[in-house]
Amino acid sequence: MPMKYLQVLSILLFSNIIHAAEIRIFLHSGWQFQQSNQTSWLPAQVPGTVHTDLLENGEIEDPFYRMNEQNQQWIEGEDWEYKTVFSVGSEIITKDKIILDFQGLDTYADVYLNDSLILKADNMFRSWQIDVNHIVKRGENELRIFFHSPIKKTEPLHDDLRYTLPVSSNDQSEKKLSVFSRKAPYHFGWDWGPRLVTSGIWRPIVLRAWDQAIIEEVIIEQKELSEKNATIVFDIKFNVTRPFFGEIEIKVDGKPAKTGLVDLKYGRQNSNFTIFIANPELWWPNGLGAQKLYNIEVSLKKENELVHYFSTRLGLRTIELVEEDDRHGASFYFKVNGQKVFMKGANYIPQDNFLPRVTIGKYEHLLQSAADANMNMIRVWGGGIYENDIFYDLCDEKGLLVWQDFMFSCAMYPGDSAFLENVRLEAKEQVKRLSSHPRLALWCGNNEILMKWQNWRNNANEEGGQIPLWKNKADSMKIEQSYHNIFRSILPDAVKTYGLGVPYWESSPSAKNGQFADSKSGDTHYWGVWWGVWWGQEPFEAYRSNIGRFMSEFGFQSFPELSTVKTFTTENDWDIYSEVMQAHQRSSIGNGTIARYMEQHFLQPKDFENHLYLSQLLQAEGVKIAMEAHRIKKPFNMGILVWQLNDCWPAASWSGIDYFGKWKALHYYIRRAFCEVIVAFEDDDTEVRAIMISDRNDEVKTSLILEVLDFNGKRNYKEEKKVKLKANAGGMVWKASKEDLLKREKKQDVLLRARLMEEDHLLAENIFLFTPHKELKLSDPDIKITFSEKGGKQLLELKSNKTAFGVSISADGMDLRFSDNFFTLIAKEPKIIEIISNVPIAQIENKFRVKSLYDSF
Ligand code: BMA
Repeated sequence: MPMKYLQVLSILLFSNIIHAAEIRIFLHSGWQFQQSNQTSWLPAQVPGTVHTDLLENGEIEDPFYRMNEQNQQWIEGEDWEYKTVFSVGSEIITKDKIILDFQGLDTYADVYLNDSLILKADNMFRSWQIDVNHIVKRGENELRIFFHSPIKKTEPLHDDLRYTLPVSSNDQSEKKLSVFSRKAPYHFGWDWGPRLVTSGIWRPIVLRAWDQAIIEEVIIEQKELSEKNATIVFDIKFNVTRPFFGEIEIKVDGKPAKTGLVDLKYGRQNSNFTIFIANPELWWPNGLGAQKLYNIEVSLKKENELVHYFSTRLGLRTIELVEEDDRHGASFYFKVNGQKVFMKGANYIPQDNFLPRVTIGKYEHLLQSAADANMNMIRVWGGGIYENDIFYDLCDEKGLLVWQDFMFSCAMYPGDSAFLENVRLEAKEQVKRLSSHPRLALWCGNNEILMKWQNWRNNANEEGGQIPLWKNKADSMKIEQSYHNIFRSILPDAVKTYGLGVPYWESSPSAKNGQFADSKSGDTHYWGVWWGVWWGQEPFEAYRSNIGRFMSEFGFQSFPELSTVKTFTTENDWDIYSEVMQAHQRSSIGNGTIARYMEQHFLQPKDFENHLYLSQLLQAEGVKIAMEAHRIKKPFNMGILVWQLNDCWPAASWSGIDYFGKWKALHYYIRRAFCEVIVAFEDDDTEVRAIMISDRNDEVKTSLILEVLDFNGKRNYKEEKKVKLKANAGGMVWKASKEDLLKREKKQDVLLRARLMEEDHLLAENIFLFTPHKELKLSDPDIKITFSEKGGKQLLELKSNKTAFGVSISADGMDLRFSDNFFTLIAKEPKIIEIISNVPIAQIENKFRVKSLYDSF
């Protein structure tokens, strides 16, 4: 990446901008690195990682290519050194304060400035600000960072512990060391990602120098919010080197909102200022209204001269997690601005194993894709990282609420005082950083630890076998005590003190009051489809009967499309059971499970490419059943978070969007299933029912049209009725017996279509099949595509002779998106699709490819 771009990236990573008389220099140039105790220094990128630096220098091959990951495991066991020289001129050396601000070091980093040890860092999730006035010198200064191997550093901690901490097999090593360091858990492997335990300077290092005073921190608390008024309190922390009398000025959207005097003494101190915003405009989640963000500027002045400056954005909204006892147990839903909101979203994992590679463009694309799919919530899952500010800023802009896990997942953690103190400081910093923005809906202590502890404390291993992990009950109690300390004391305390009213939830999933999950209250992970329950893997239909109050995880895997698979394979690897394809499948039951479910729904794919394609249709059809069933269950159920939104490398996984940002079939299906108003089908042996669900705040008036169509497009049955649905409601709007619908037709020759028309506009549509896809009597649909341009839009018209299922359009070698894809094309009914891309049409016109289920076997 060119240097210039990197600098812009790093500046933008951190959104709250503080400057003025303060000098800020990003120390990102001139870096070199080496394996410790060797003398061959090589150029390095900062921010960066050891792996990407080795790759850039040709020392290793692409870790994601074929099985390269396997012979790169040595890297985690080595120590690595980084160094650079930066020069300091008199404009800096004369300042009262000179600070080195390390915004992210991964993980065990000894930092030397001019050979003096200035920092021993041990937590990737904390930042460190070090005073260096006494060490920095005029002219050249050397900054050197020694990264200890996280393996070597934690092995003694593991070995010294008298008992074994239960850790899931996601940590892909025999000795499970991941829990001993505060480092992204997924670096050690996960069931969708490689094991690449990297080290490095993963966020910017900034040299900061200033005189007199700075605004070190601004906590903005919304004290009151009504139609007429918002009362906002600014808690401003100053860091002062020369006492002075000055003035604070606060502006909202460029207009002065407050001025006040400050009498600043030496050292750190806080002052509070209250402002009022009349007739405030609210911030709403995606789909419910606009995302008003006020521009806030805070200036510290002395005799009218600017001393320091801070700016951020403020969104006004109230949020509440409602847990009311009811006849089932207790509710679990969010109220935003007093309104009950059904949450629709997905679980987010980090976008790369090498985090500094994630560009702003990637953040923008992924979160826009989430918003485009009608999502209003993203769960930042607990095995990854607390994301960069740009991630949360984009969530603010796009109306995406954030369910924020703390970074603890699928394991029990140590409980010694050094570890707990490290966690306490991490929680304080992250809760302060992330809470005062509209997107933050919930802090959640951990992912699946409480649930797993239920098994583990009975001395069972992950698979339920009786492998004793502890010699005695006392050890087990110690483990439980450290769980208690972290998730029932340290983390909730941090949220209570610094979380500005954002609710805390102990573990996902769990029931009310920190009880083991039970689907009657709290949130639910349902994995009977895919992972199975003790009697085996359940069919997709089981999604209909396994619904809790808030479905925070469920999902099914698929492969990425061939163009993505090509990036890590040679043609010889094109078999799902080849060693390379297996290496890019980290679920212990992966490719076999996809194949098994596929057999139930589709005919045997004719080749590798069609296996990939069918896996995507399979995943999408399965998850569709779940999403619709969950929405039908509203208001018993009030949320859906699909596992998982995205990928960290090109591989088979549960994602709807692959590593390169390409939408799989699932993401198109999610977009349809998450529309404001949908019509869905339910059936039993004799009857089919249409159910309408609306998340709208006002009544919906529609015409519902039901048709039975054969695959030549001939209509055998039609019914049309007016349907009214109250605000935020759902219910059955039509039913018929299968016998009446089919009459003389065979069930494998027809489909049932429901369309909801709001005046002339198609509001929602759905298709019901009377048999599994594999039994449909299909013939060659002969799909024709015509391209046209209208009103600045690039359009494709698709038309076929016979009805086609799973119609997928792509353009060879091009990364395009379409307004719709993976749909049913009814014979002789033209369908218009918009191409969403900046690629000039001349480059793609002859490259469109269209395929459907018929072509796959
Ligand atoms: C859930 C997650 C992850 C995992 C996924 C798929 O339980 O929390 O730990 O990747 O299942 O197995």
